[in-house]
Amino acid sequence: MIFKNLDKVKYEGPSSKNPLAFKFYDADRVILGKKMSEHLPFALSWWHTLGANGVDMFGRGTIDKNLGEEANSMALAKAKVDAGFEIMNKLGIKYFCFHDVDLVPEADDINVTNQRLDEISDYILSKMANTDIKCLWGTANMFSNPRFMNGAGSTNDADVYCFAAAQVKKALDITVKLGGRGFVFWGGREGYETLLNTDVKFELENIARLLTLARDYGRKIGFKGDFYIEPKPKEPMKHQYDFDAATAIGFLKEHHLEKDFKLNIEANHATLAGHTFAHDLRIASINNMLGSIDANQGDYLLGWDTDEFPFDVYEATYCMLEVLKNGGLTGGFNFDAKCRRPSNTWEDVLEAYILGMDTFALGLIKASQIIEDGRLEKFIKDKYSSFNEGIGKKIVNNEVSLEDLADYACAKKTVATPQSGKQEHLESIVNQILFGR
Ligand code: XLS
Ligand code: CA
Ligand code: CA
Repeated sequence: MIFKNLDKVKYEGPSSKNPLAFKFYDADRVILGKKMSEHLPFALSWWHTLGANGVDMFGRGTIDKNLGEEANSMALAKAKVDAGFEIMNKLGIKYFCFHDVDLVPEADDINVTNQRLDEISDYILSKMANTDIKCLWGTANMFSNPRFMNGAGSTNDADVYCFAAAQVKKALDITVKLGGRGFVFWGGREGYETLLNTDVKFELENIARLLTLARDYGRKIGFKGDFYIEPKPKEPMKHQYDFDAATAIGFLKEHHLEKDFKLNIEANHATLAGHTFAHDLRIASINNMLGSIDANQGDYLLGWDTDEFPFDVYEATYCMLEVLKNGGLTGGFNFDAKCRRPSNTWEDVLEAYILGMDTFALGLIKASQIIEDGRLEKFIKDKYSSFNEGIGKKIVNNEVSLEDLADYACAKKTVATPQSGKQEHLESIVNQILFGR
């Protein structure tokens, strides 16, 4: 056990000074007719929480996460399960997410890795039996092993493509065995550095083939959940094919995968694509493809994927506005986030989760207040009201030709500028709601 003296992290309210208590996340509090815990199905990320040890490009790890076991052993794999369940139980987190190779050390022979995955998933199932903890999603890591240096679905090497397929098959088997809600494809190496050595059209078609084969296999073995693409514009590749929500949606529609696939939107990936987090959520949502969320944040001064625990309440509020408008998520909120390198104790990990959960609880509370207040929504509705009658109504009913519209304009001779966009007025309302009560 890691936290021997801690039973559960409890809600103590905004004035509590206890670092190991929630200030805003109150699981049973009802917001807009639903409990906070139902609005916010949080998930623990296996890789960052139980794996990441603070290593970066310039230095070794700063926290020992070997839990007293030998590195790369099955004993450590099991100890990680115990630690993961302890952390989830203590925080009241009901879901977890994993890559295949987060769960067990990868062997040279894929058959040995698969046996290890069978063993560890049996162990996880036995732990799940005494709890209400479930699997949010699984995925295959098709970016760490050197065989994927030229991509997985986009590789030039047919044998490597088969290894990618084998990993996806096994990761799907394990996800279904653990009752996962979803299955993620993050195309870390599905991209390229230079057109001088790349056939983009061929690579895109081969990726679509792999996704289609995965969809067909998943449905065959009884997977009822959503497949997700997780967009990201760059890193590790210079150009990644799933650049952002709009690009991924276009790709899925082109390959007739939009009924089985939704998107897993990560905050830090949206900002790397030059968008706000809320923008990518909105694009996914209006296409009925907002499935799940990687709830982290980046750093606007750094140009890479810093995967920080969410702290920014404005961002969380705008995110929750999108989620509430979407009617919730079929997936959940995965903390694809890690502590900063100098935060190198298990206690830091626990406090980081408390921060993330409290930040999203605040986001939910504030988003619900913005909705109840109604001024922002009314403003947007009124803004487009010229399309509710007259020529505007005919336009949206598709009753006019381009000539009709030109005749209308010419008859009017001139037109005034539209009504004010009132951005500052609206931002002031947001601040009033965030800080005025
Ligand atoms: C990396 C991604 C990755 C996915 C799952 O940038 O965020 O962790 O979420 O493969
Ligand atoms: Ca990330
Ligand atoms: Ca992610």
